[in-house]
Amino acid sequence: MFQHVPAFPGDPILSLNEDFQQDPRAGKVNLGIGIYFDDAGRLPVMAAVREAEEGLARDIGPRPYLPMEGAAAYRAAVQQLVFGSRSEAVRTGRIATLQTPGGSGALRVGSDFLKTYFGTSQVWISDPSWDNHRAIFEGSGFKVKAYPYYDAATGGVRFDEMLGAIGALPARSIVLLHACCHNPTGVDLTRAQWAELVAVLQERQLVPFLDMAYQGFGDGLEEDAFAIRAMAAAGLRFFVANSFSKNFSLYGERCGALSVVCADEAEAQRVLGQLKSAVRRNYSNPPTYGARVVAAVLNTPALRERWQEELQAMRARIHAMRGQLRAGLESRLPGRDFSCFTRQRGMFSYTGLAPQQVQRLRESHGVYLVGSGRMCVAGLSVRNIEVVADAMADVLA
Ligand code: KET
Repeated sequence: MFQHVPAFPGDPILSLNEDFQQDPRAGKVNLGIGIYFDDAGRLPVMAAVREAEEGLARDIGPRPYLPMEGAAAYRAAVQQLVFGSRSEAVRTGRIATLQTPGGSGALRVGSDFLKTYFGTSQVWISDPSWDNHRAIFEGSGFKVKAYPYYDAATGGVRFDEMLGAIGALPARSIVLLHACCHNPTGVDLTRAQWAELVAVLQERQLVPFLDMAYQGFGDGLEEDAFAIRAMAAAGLRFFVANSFSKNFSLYGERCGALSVVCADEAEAQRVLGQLKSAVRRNYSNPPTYGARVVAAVLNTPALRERWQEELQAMRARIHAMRGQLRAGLESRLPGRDFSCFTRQRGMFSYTGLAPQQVQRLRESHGVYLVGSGRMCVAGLSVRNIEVVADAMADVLA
């Protein structure tokens, strides 16, 4: 019956993470998957999250099905965090927001909706992008292509080429953009570049789809949402997938949301209705627990403040690790330039290591990076930074 089913070659990120778990070496270092570890190398439970959970544990109550669009308190908190507390679009009710299983669920529900109503459009992602972007949109039936983005020669963005390519797309093309902390490169657009891009997206009547999986890991919660705020202010209609996996350290609870910014409230209601229909056909309705935790933190001022402080500390720790890695490499390999590590933002750095070098890092040193040369700098810590610098210097020498 299943002889024609081929073996799954594995996922470049999740399968690597499984290989890491199997590796018996004591000194192994996981810089593959995009997960934030603390200085002790542990996956943190944030204090604000723990306190919210303790409150919920005392009063957890029954667990009925949530509505297809998810919990109202959670959805309202998402809108505030993503679009800002003074957002005109939020105030006038022209954003359709629904709770989804992680950022991945948001991307998939959005792509299913788009396939129904923009079925002949093509999807354009950055070159390179998170591998699953292509897989998710292809899974909905789209043809996925890539616009120029990363410039390996300069470690920056090929902005003119990017703008040229996007500016030549047919109207209603779908353009996937990383709102902040670009995965895998760590290289983001400047505010001036966003402004130029927003004008082109608007003029060409393109459909922007922003993925924000790392809000708060770049320059701050508000700063990282700059592109979203700029698009809303310019009057664009667009999609935002956001995730709390990383900034709440709640990976397995699958907390995310999809927001579609519409022209007015009536349009937003129609869009929300069709998104609900897409949810019903996929997984019916989202899970309760994680959304209760996130909503409790975001909607309780004291908890929210503590969460923001903890997130800021995580951001600062990543920053410090970037600086230490750069210094460690520059002292080991004098005359070589490693400034990319401190220029890049968020959890990831594109190291420029070739696949064979990545393989040597793993086999000879137990240091795991994604095959593309992507390093999760949030996996560096005072405990492993010297080991990693030694290992990298070895394969780079
Ligand atoms: N978008 C981006 C850009 C992203 O990096 C991830 C996860 C997601 C969405 C998914 O978020 P979630 O809320 O977990 O559904 N990225 C890391 C983990 C993974 O590949 O699943 C990673 O790149 O390592």
